[in-house]
Amino acid sequence: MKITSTMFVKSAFEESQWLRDGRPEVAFMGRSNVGKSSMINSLLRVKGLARTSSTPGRTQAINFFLLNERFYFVDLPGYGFARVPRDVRASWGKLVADYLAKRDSLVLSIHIVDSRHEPTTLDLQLREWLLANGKPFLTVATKSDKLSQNESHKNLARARKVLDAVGSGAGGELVAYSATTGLGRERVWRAVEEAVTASQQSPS
Ligand SMILES: Nc1nc2c(ncn2[C@@H]2O[C@H](COP(=O)(O)OP(=O)(O)O)[C@@H](O)[C@H]2O)c(=O)[nH]1
Ligand SMILES: [Mg+2]
Repeated sequence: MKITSTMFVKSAFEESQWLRDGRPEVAFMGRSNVGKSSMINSLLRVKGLARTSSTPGRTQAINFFLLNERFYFVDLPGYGFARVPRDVRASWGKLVADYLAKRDSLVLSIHIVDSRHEPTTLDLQLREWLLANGKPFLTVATKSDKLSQNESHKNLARARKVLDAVGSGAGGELVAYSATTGLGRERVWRAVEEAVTASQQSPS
């Protein structure tokens, strides 16, 4: 897909601020600092559209980016940062659980995990929610440039095993990614394009 326009639309802090124009949404979700914003920027080949941060756990907003005036990329707040207060952690859960349960225009979720580590308990919890809501999703293991090819293969196999134990359904695949080298970029775009096109051909 050729991207001819990218625009930051808004940060939503509560449900009443979600967009209502019905355009399809592709959401990026995962642990705090895992590389969600970097993935958005690398997919779009822009620097700094989505804000990347070395102080994780601060953004509790849902950020909407409009692409080609046709569909949205949605940057969800991250989870699992140990130093955020308990009430912030609870509100993360509610915000994302609500978004996944209620968002009819959500056509694809991109669940990002860290290719260096085994998926965390919260990663598995998120996968359960995706499966429970019957949402199509793709799991992407990012930062794979930080591993040797050998380690990367080993970790992918381990992650697949752990993730598949939760269930696979519409989202069995695990794709290796790097925002730095662009590895996996084409595979992710293909999934985005298929999901957006399918939703616009047969509106439900
Ligand atoms: N080497 C490498 N660093 C990455 C990659 N993706 C993200 N990072 C770095 O990881 C940190 C957190 O990334 P960010 O996109 O802000 O994570 P977010 O909190 O999930 O949005 C930043 O310092 C990024 O530069 C990647 O694929 N490779
Ligand atoms: Mg971010």
